[in-house]
Amino acid sequence: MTLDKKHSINNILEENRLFPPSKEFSDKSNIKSFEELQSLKKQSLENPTKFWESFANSEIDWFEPFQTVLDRENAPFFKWFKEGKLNITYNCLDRHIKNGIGNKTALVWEGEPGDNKKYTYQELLKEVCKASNALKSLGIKKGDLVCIYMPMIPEAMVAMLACARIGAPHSVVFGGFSSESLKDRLIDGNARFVITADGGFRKDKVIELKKAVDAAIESGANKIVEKVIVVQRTKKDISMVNNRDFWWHELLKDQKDWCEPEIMNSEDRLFVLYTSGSTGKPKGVVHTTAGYNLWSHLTFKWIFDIKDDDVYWCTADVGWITGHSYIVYGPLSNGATTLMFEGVPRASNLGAFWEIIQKYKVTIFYTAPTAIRSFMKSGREIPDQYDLRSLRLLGTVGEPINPEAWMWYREVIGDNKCPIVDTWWQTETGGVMISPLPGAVATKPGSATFSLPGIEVEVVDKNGEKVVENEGGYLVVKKPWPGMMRTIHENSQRYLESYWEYISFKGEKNVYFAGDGARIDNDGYIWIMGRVDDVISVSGHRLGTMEIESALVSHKSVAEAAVVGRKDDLKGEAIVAFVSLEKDINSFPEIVEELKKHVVNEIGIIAKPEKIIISDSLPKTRSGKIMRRILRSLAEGEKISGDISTLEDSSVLEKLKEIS
Ligand code: 6R9
Repeated sequence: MTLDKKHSINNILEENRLFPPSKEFSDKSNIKSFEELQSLKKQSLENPTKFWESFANSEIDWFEPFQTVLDRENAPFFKWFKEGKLNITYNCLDRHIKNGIGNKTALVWEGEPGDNKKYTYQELLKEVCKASNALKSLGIKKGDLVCIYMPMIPEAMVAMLACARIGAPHSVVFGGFSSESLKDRLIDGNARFVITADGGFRKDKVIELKKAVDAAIESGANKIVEKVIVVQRTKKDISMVNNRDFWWHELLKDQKDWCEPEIMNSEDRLFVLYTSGSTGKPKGVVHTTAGYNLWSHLTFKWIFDIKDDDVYWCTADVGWITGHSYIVYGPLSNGATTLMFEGVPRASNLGAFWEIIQKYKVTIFYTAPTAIRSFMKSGREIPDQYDLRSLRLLGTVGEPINPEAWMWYREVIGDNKCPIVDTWWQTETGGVMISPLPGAVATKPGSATFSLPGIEVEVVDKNGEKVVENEGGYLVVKKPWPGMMRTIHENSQRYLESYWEYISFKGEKNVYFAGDGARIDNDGYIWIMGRVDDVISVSGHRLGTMEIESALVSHKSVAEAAVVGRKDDLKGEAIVAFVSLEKDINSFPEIVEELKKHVVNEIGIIAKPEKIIISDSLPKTRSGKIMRRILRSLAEGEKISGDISTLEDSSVLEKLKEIS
């Protein structure tokens, strides 16, 4: 891992435009000024224990209070709010009913074909209780990991909350992953129960989820999975296995609409969520109850400056951390109205998002830079046809946003009046870490601005020394925070190595390395420069190059594969694979399509390589390591620079130059 040219400071343009929030916006905000924000930050740094203790007490309802704010004994396996007892669904549902907002809309849902539903807090609680009882009736109990593989329908949210209510940690697998990826996650998590649907609608097609579950079970998860619950969504024919598969609606039909929330310890597991790292195997990131509840709650409240009458919409999928924290737990814990949409903009309806904003008078809209870039491409004529005046705040997440897309978002969608919150965070951090607070911070297009109160970040070099202003380096977090991951499922060694031991700090221990490069400018603004490890971001989805390489070499014709990212105007990065074939296989054109299909089958559509370059051999060092730096330059169409003297056979390079 190096901070190579791709991430070097020279590539980042100087951006000096400054957009302070309007006085009107600030006056109505929870945190009204930069000074107020600074004072909160100061408190958090001077006395972190007091800071976290007071928010944990004021924002979370406890069944039993905690005694210890932070237990560092086994650091970096930190424990937060140790003795406390709570249930996150009590904080997301019951307490709002007690506080008199049971009739407020909790969830607004719109299906891709245009069907829709609304749930009040009262209705959502009833549905969650029924589902909780249904899960119990199948023998699911506290501590059992339940896999959720669902389209974006209300039952996905209900299923997550039902698991949390009975203390069964969930492991949501994004519905776009293939049966192979699902199988790996079922096996790694030892998930005996799966909640899925007959299918879902996406881009006018039916995604056959139950079929993928069947295939995952048949191809290896049969020893693990005992029961499958199936929501009826598409009503297409599927096969149901006796005593293994159960219809959701039949199971729920006669269940009582009250289920006592399980009393959970602060550090009981709430969920496992898989994400890509720089090795071939996805990591099961573990989050626990209290710390995650507090951090998703607090960040949502601060960043989206939530008000009683807001209609908030995050366009992520619940299969990703953004969906967990900012469609489900953060908004519900705050008693907000959260909108969920099954579809995505598609050729037959390019204005789908704007139609929803207009229809439901959405006030806060949170989406990904890749989506914004695709809207830009199809032109402002499309959003201009809709009434977007309800919007008051915009957000982005998932990848760096280029200033051009930021400006377009501000002008065309935000009518030059909505502040934009560019939020940096990760599956591992549980909630946002770096973001402007909309009423307090003047934004610069493309900068995530400053770390939140309680979060201390720094940009350092490989030895852990702080770099000077404007110099690129590694982004680290210097103090633990409640929403942090606790470990990697069944792999605590990998937890230590990936996040805590990568950079050798002098004297200081327990500094979290995020895997991103960043720089801090003269005004203290943070600019995220992208991943510095072998993780690429395609349309904001994290993919390990090794994962794609393993998928490629699992094909019988492939001898060797190396995958790199290439800059892409729309997707951020696109996947380019260099492949050498087994000796007896001739390079025929069909193989390229076959290999692309193979990767889709092995991982999912998000991992489909844009380009596959077949070559007799790959450039290697004398010690046999593939020189990815060279492949990256080839993929970008750049001149090969830097030292190539370690290359074992320079003729490989000449040949590759001809065909790339
Ligand atoms: C929330 C989420 C995490 C990685 C992260 C970074 C990139 C996320 C960003 C951003 C620049 C932002 N990332 N937000 N880069 N600016 N505002 O996306 O989690 O899927 O785990 O990805 O995404 O590289 O390390 P996750």
